[in-house]
Amino acid sequence: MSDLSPRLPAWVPPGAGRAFACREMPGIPAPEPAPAMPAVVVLRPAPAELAERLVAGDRSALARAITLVESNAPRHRSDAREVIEMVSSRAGQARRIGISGVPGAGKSTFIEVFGNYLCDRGRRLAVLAVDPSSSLSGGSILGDKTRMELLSRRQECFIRPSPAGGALGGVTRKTRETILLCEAAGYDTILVETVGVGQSEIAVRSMVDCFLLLMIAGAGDELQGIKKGIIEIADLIAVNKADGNNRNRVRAARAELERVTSFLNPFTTNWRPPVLAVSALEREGLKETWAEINRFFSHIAESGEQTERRKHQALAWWRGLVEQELRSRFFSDPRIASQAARLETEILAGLKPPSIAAEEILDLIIPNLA
Ligand SMILES: Nc1nc2c(ncn2[C@@H]2O[C@H](COP(=O)(O)OP(=O)(O)OP(=O)(O)O)[C@@H](O)[C@H]2O)c(=O)[nH]1
Ligand SMILES: [Mg+2]
Repeated sequence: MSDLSPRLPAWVPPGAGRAFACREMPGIPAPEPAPAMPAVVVLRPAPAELAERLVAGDRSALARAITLVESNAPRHRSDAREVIEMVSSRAGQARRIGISGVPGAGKSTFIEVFGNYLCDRGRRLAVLAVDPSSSLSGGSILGDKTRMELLSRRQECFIRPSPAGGALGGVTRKTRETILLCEAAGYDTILVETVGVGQSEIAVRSMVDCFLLLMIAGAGDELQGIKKGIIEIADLIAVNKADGNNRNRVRAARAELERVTSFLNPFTTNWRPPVLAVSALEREGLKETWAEINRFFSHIAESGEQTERRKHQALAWWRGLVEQELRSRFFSDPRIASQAARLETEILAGLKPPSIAAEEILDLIIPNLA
């Protein structure tokens, strides 16, 4: 044991006796080194655990899996892929229904009341959105959660705002994968909402079985080109706001739309899209809408079109993904990047025809063996 009694310092003058006041105190023994703190680990469930919880109906596991799917980080992408692979055998059982309509048509209000109607009848509902514009505005359904107040509080319903993701391609990939996850989690009805103003309704059409178009009675403009394009892909049309003194206008719009649909080639074989009048505000026409949706699903089940459509959609999805991924991997390959810059300069200077330059750069990676 060390001597802990005070001593005179080494620098005191020789002969300094006890009168010298300075004393050197011995240090105290160093404490044992503290055990190293374990590194802070953020607990992220492994994909297998997440998949297990998800199929057991755990909503937070579903939300987390969707977040992985929506992430663009490579690690999340690989985790997401694992989860999807593990749960995909349980997907595919739901009715996938798209809902579109111009801004203000009443989509959110309709989904709130129709969603509640479906939940009351024992359906388990997932509401998703494809809205590329919302990456700027923050997500229309997100704001809508207040409009879908009752629905968002129901245990049988899962509402997910549209993924922020820039290009429509990215958003639709995420929504497609989200549909699979929701199905694996036991949701039997998937509503995919989109604004009917651009390409997004075509994208939604390619991921659902049934496409419901919500319209409003316009000033005789039902035949406008933009709307006609959307009418052509609809399986069901519902003219909303059939209430108060708007009823007559809705009646007229309905008659006009019925006339139009009788001329058009139906999107679904041997199915003429019915035109309904509904009022989301007064909760009218919900029963009729659901009856027509049921009739539609019986029709495509009997004709085999549901199966065929899904097969076709799966192939188109796969092909789209391959094309998208090829493009992005091609242009991010360092061998391509340097050559691309050179070829672009040559094209701009008129030294090389674009077709020759295209062959040249493609040959670097994928030689044309034909
Ligand atoms: N009178 C009447 N008004 C309705 C009805 N449904 C919706 N509205 C009103 O129409 C307006 C637009 O409704 P939303 O549900 O926000 O429409 P939306 O299609 O979701 O609109 P965006 O999200 O902007 O594309 C709101 O003021 C609603 O209260 C209805 O059945 N009757
Ligand atoms: Mg809305």
